[in-house]
Amino acid sequence: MKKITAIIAALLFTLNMMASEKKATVDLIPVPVHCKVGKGTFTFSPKTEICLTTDNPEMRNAIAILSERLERSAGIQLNVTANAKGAQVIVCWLNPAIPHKEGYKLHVTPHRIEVAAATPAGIFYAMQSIRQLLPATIDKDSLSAGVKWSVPCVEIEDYPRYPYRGLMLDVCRHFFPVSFVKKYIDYLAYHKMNRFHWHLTDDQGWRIEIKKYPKLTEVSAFRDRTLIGHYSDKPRRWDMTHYGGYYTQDEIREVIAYAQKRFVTIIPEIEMPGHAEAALAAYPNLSCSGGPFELVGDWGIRKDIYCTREETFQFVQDVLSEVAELFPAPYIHIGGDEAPKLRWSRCFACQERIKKEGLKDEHELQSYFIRRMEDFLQTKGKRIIGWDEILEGGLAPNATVMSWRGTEGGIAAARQHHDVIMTPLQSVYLDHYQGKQADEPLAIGGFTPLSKTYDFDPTPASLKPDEAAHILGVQGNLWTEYIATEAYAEYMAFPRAAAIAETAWSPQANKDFNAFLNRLNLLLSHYDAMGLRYSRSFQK
Ligand code: TNX
Repeated sequence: MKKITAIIAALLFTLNMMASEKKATVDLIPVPVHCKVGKGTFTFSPKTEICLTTDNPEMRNAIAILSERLERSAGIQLNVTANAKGAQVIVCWLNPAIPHKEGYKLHVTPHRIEVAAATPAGIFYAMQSIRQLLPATIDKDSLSAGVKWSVPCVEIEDYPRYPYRGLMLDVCRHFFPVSFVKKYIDYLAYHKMNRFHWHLTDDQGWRIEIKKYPKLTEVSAFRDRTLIGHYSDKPRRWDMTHYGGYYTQDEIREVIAYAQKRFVTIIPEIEMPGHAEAALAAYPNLSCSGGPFELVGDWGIRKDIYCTREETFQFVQDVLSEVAELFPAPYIHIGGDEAPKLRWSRCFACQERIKKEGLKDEHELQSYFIRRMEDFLQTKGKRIIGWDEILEGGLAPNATVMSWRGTEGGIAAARQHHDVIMTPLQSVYLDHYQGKQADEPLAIGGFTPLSKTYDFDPTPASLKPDEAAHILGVQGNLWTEYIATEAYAEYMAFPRAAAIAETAWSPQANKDFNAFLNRLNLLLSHYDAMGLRYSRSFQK
């Protein structure tokens, strides 16, 4: 008898423990603004219906990914209905009274999920939350048997801290095919990010078809050698394989449509006046010296940049016209970084331009260059974004600044009431080492472990409220000098990109690195199901 009592006591104790361990919150990344866990679960079945109170193509996009996941992994086809009468139903409401454009409210009860948002984007983010709350095998591309497709009952109110939540991919130093670009966009959207910055031109390769200048893809998209090992290795070693690639305009349109379905806006970047040697190799008349140039296969800053003669402006305007026509985004990134002024200082035409325009020096000449681009793009209904060097010699009147050398450029721009996107290399450069150098594959340098990325706050405390309002958001940059494969790109980007996503979306008050690490376990199990090859260096 005593024995049985002891067993019962132990059992009760365990049950009690289990109950008290029941979580007050769910493991979402980014962490929601408000979240209350209820009792029970909602279980998906072939009878589950999804009701769209407004049925249009954007609402269909908002639910498409969750529907596709359920179909592929669970074999459940969600039936779309116009009324909410079903016994097991998800109801999606558009409610313009909800103040946050991309926010959503999600209320899960055992037989009904209510989703409300001001826009289809908000509905889309609610669907991503449901996806994260489902068993991780929802993210597998094959059917899983014997899984109970349940989400916990929960009440969530959620909206982003910033309107700009981005990741950049450099496809110039190493080229990534359309299939990978789409995957990268999938990952972005999964983390509730909404801007994909596509770095399309650089010294080592031009990656976008421009109809008027066919040599940009015939010549500028391919190089004959690529550095092996680190830039600073001596002696240097080369891989002599012919290397390159580019996207046709049809492929670009396909990627844009793909991104739109995931509520992601693509910001194309066409670099000028520096990082342009690939273009100069095809069209040496656009340089100060006349060339000849070949495509480089090593990294760093090149002396030869676009000349400021009229024929160069004609060229870049022609290029930008095609880019503006292709991409629906209101912004085009025109680069502006790392343009040494040596060639301009020795170029007759550039010196004449300085005199004629009454400029002080070559920095003002760069500023003149960028302003002309801003004026030109305005005629196409577009605004410019530039790296923080565009502050030097004076900002173009409506330019948005991407602050990369730290936050100082961003602070200076915000004080001048210009919009800012924070991408400081010290915190959010995804090409930097994330663990001890000796334990990691070769990278460019730096040391930016997950905790450091996570701890970054994009809004500097030194800004006054009206200045701080100009901080549009934050972006992680994946430069690919040392990233030649898709697997390594994923390893470098994740899970640091998840930390950036939380910084971009969640209120600062909800952020806590240890809590993030706890929630990360669930996210990583979804990554495993997706086949995303992330890094575990943060555990070392
Ligand atoms: C600086 S960030 C660059 C890139 C390099 C990167 C490597 C920026 C505007 N310019 O050209 O790829 O550092 O981390």
